[in-house]
Amino acid sequence: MAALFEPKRIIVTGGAGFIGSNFVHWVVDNQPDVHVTVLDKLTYAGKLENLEGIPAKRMAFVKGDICDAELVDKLFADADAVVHFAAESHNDNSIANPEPFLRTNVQGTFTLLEAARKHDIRFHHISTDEVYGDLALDDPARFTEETPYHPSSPYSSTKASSDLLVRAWCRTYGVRATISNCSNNYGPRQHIEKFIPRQITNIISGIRPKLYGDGKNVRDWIHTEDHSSAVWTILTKGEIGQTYLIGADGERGNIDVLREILAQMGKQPDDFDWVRDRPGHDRRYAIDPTKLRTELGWAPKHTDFGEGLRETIEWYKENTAWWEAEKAETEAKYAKSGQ
Ligand code: NAD
Ligand code: TDX
Repeated sequence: MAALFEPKRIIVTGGAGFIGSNFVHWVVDNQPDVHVTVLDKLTYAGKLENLEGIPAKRMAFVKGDICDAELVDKLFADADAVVHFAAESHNDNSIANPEPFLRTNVQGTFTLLEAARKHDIRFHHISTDEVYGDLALDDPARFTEETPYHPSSPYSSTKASSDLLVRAWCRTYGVRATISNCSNNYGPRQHIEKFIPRQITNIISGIRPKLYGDGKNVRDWIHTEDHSSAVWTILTKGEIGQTYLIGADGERGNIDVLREILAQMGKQPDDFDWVRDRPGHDRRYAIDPTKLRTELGWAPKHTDFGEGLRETIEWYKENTAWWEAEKAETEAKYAKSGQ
């Protein structure tokens, strides 16, 4: 394990989105000496209200684009580290319109790396297991840090590109960088375009849930709070130049997740619609988190998926004002592609 890195002023890009905002709350709650500056463009996926309740002395919010080199330069001059979550994050959107993914995920990461190089600040890059492509349902293997990159979608190929830029800036220019590739997150404040919140909010709204293809695709679920603690562990204890996979042994078939949601919400197992499959749909993701667990001593807390799902369902029931205004538009977009 590397010497402990103890940042006092961190920048969190994409801190008004789902995972970024959960990370900011986690840092504020668990690291009393750390000040956070959130840089977020507030796209359709970002909401300032995701950061409500955080004392002004603990956090500053800057509305801006990670592609804005002048703004990024100014912010990086006054920070010890950046944790880079900002991205276009939804596969289905990347299939309909890939251009913003190239811009934010590739050009944006490049812009941040150049500023990190200039100001010599620590860089932690948030990425996804999707860079590794997919596994067959009957394959006993899981992804490791050595698995070759093989992305399938416009989204995952731009995330893979950004990972490669980080590696190059680390090796060539000595940027003090680490990368984490995490599996599918769930929890509060996830946009309702994503699988779990889409089905929960469909049921609350009286719309039938929608399952792609044959429903057998497998995702490896982790609670977003466990992602936050893992990222903090890597930022403070991780070795420069290393990649760490984050996962919590949460493999589940989509149809099984949907049936668990239906059961918890008082519906019958077949109260859903089969819809058109996603083009290029990855079959299975699975993370082997051995390196993070053994080298850095991290462990997840939310090991009961049913319980985590129950809390997540409650959150969407109690916070209808957070998502209701976007529901019709999100479903209209899906209806256009037959999903
Ligand atoms: P999200 O879509 O909920 O949030 C993205 C945030 O980034 C939003 O607040 C948005 O306003 C902001 N943003 C987008 N473009 C920007 C730009 N050009 N400049 C500044 N801010 C911008 O995404 P998420 O699900 O919270 O994902 C966060 C990160 O985690 C992404 O890098 C994603 O690839 C990665 N990741 C996500 C998952 C998952 O299950 N959701 C799993 C592994 C990794
Ligand atoms: O309505 C749906 N029905 C359905 O069957 C939706 C929205 C999805 N699905 C399927 C597709 C996937 O197999 O559910 C699975 C999960 O879908 P998404 O929530 O769109 O997530 P995924 O494509 O797996 O990607 C997510 O995890 C990795 C995040 O969105 C990415 O940002 C992250 O990198």
